[in-house]
Amino acid sequence: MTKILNFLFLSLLMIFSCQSKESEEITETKKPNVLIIYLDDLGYGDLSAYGATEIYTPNMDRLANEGLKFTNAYATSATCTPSRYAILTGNYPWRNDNAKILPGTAPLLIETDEMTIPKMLKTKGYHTGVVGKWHLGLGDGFVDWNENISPGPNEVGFDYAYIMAATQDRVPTVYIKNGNVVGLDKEDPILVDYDNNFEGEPTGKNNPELLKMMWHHGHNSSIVNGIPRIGYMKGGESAKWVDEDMADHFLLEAQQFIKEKSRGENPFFLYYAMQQPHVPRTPHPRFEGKSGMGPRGDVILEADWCIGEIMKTLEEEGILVNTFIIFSSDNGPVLNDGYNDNAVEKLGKHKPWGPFRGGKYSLFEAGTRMPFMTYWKGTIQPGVSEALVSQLDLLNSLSTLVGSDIKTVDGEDLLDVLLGTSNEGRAEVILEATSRTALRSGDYIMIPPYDGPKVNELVNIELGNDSEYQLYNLKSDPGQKNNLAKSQPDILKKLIERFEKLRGS
Ligand code: NG6
Ligand code: CA
Repeated sequence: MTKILNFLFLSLLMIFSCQSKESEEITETKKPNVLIIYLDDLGYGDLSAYGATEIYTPNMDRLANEGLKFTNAYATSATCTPSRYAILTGNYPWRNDNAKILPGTAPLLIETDEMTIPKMLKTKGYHTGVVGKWHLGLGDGFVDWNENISPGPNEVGFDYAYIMAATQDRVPTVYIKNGNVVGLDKEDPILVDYDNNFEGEPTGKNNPELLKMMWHHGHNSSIVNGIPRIGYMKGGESAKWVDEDMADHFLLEAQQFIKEKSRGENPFFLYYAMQQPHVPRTPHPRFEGKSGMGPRGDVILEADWCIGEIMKTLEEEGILVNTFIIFSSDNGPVLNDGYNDNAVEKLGKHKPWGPFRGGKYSLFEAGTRMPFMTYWKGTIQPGVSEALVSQLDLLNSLSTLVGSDIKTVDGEDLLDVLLGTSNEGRAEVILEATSRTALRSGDYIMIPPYDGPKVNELVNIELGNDSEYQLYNLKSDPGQKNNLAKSQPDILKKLIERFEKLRGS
């Protein structure tokens, strides 16, 4: 019976592929929509589906419990810009010297002739959009924020882009739609400078009386909405965002994109880059106090709600069965990342880093081990996958999904793993944290010796630096307590050789 069905299916495929352009378009529309939901600084242990008991994230849990929950998935880096560069291009960020946390004035990091997920999908007829945090630079040197800003997301594959330039704590604090600042009054032009203040403008450092949120380290330049930021900005009053409305604002944009595109002929790709729980944490008043953990917990609940709303939109449009959803975060968690917002004081028993050591900025596991789920109603069977995967692999895997032969060097094609039909993940992956790298291979991780402090005291996170080699078996020792470098010299030697070969390639 199956053989007959297979034969019929293949015959139909052949008929379709031999026919005119019209029927090609019919097969095009059958490709699934692709939605990447990407959080900012959300930790492995921040979801109830990943073991959190002090916070409840039902909508993220739905993706985990009704989809595939990965327990060995990595961001490429322990900070934002390099991870975002890698997820979109499929290239290791340590190959690009500029893939570091960028100021709001940095030029576009992705080359306009570089392959990206949206570019690849466009070759197969996809409408592509990004909504949310960009942080991959804009322009090619100097940016005039009062003119069309280019190159940017539109030049690296996105048909539609509704973004913030860098981070919520960096100027300019405005939304940018397809290269144009939204709501800008040309009579009140925007000026941005990361080195010098504009004469007469208040700052977080000099004018604490104007602040509704106090800075702890950094974040003492221009004040916007009572929140001190990184960098100086003048003008653009009518265009400035309202921090507490940001989640609703991006959500609406994402929903509009989905609704509009799902009614068209072609499939869509949406990269929904949410800003939570990065600093400054500014929950909408609806979520204030709801977690009992202060603003960090509140914005996680807010993000969870937004994801629920997105799921409703997909359901209402009748496209949940035809949408492949990938959920993850760009780097590990941090509590005090520069503002006094009670994240430390109100944490209680919650462990944003889950069972792992370190956090954001760290070469230890919590820096890059991410919550990562794939969900595709009716196609992906619920389950847990222990396969080793990296966000690097999305480009090549999605490429196979849509029948493209575009592949990048560093990524692997793990489509079967992402769909749950195989457990054969990567054999190895290089991890990065602020330009330091380590090798995960099988169950082991090898961290070479690095100078520098063991702990970043400002954020209170262990960075992974040591004067000796470190080797851990992550299966038996996820918390990286027992350094096996001396007791397992053969494995150490093998991993060092492999690491040096990969880093040199
Ligand atoms: C750091 C900021 C931190 C955060 C980070 C970028 C200071 C002292 N710290 O430099 O608050 O903005 O950059 O975070 O300024 S990321 O998630 O976008 O990588
Ligand atoms: Ca981040």
